[in-house]
Amino acid sequence: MSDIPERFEVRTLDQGFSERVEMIPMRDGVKLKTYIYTPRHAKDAGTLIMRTPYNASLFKPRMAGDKYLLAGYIRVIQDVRGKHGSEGDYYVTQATRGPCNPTDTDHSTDAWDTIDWLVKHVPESNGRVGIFGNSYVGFTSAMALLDPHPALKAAVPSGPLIDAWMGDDWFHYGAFRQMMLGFIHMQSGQRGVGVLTPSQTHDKYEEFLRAGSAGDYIREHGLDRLPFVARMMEHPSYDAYWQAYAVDQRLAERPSTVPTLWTQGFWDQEDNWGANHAWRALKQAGHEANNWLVLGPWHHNQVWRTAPSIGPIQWQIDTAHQYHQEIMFPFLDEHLRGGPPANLARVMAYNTGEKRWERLEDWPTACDEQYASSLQPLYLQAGSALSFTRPSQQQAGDTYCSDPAKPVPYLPRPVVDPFAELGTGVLGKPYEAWSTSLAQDQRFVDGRPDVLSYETPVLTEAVHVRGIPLADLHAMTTGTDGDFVVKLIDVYPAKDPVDPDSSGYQLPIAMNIFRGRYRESFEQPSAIPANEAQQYRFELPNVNHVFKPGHRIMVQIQSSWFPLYDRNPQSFVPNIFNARPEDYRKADITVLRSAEQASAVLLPVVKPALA
Ligand code: PG9
Repeated sequence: MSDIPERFEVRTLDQGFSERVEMIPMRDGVKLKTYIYTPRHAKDAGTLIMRTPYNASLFKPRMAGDKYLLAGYIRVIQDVRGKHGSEGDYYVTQATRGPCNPTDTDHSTDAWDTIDWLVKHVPESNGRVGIFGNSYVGFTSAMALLDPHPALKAAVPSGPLIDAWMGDDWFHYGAFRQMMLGFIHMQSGQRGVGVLTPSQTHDKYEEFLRAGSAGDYIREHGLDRLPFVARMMEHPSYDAYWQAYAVDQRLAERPSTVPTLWTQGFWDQEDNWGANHAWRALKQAGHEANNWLVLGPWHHNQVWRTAPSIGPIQWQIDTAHQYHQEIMFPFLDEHLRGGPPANLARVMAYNTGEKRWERLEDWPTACDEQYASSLQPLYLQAGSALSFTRPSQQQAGDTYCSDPAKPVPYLPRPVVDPFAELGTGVLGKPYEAWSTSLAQDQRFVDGRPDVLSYETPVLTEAVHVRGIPLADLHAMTTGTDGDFVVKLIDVYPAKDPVDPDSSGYQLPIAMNIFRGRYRESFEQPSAIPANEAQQYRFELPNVNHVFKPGHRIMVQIQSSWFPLYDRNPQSFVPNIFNARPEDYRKADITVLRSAEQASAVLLPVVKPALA
């Protein structure tokens, strides 16, 4: 007889909760697969929902030891429409009902129908429901807030995709995030677990470069047959399609009735725009009373893992644990179980220089002119210098040659596909490199002839920046299109005897890219007039950082950030997805730093700054 019995079932241990699996009917008859985990002896319990495209069945092992289940909450995890066990059609981050979604359902109605069913069919429920999750699941949480079910009493969208063209997963100010293609492939290639885009090259830098345009890469791999990819290629600009998708605008149009804790990581490499812009849009629409903002020292998803450090900085404490214990948990308890007031400040922002949480009453709005004029320009100067004094020279500038054949890498090569490991449960070095890419030591490109670096003298006083820095460049190009990448960097002391590993580290505090053709209109791109000065002003990610005495502030400027972003051909073409090899041309870029055309990073300085 074999050592393997014909039938063997492992005895299950009582984990302190029960699992119920239901196909919950939506208003159009489509049923969504839903896992309901209920703590033993639960009665009058609050319910926490997550609506995910990432296979709800995989969450069960995580339920043992889940802090919210242990605390007595009912946990509900549902496959979104069309994915894994759920029926219906799947659309990647489906838009709200309207011009981009002609059906009668969307994530808002599906959340409504699910909540309605849960409060009627789960006897242990107290009738109060919260929704939360990160990224895509943050997006579905935010969508539940448009016409919310009356039982929805709290929401915590963290790192949600909110505006995928302006600054979340698919584009940043029009520059296409081609590294996300693998993700879309995995997600929309089939209903179940995705497969990786086949590749013959270990280094994505080499692979994308060899392919040509992003469109060439897409066609080479047959990804243009994925409807979502085809739609992105048809809509490279911020036209009605992307505007209809912008969840912050849709939220701001409606009343805000559900207390919501918007949660954002400063170093979120995937969805850096979402939570803070949703909060700002709601605030501007007068809905501040029901909305809170948390800004933590995290990369994408890190708030759901452990967060004792990023790059060279150790926080001395797990800031993710702190967030759950001191912020999210009390917030949910107050709204879902009648717990004591959470006593949260309107904005909780981690100070990444002083390593402590700050309680703030407000967070700036970069779009109003008053805010921009309150910022302190840190000007580019001759001799690669930076200072708070406006330059006095006439017609001064620095020139570099941007060659699309040799784009500036965003990570040291080889750039290995981070998504290869998704779904394996083991996230190794490539995913780690991707996750911490916005904190990557920038010395690996400092000194390249196509990267301009400017820095202050060694600081003798601390400089605290809190808010949204703006890049404000005046530049000329010999081409007719071009990208601008601006990085605000904290340069660590050249020699730190206590922490030698951080010596000289160039820690990015905020980095972003802007596609030059959109300098006048996001909707209608226009060619850049060759050899004429143009202004490029755009937001960098949120910051709350102290540049300490002994450190320097650095600004780097370059015209490619590859292969994270597709290359700009630097000659104007109607649609960069379809740029031909001959469209890619070298261009000389001159960044001006003269009295009349001063380039700067406009900083939200808190303390008096350097002269
Ligand atoms: N950033 C991922 C994503 C969000 C929205 C759409 C597609 C992908 C995520 O981490 O879920």
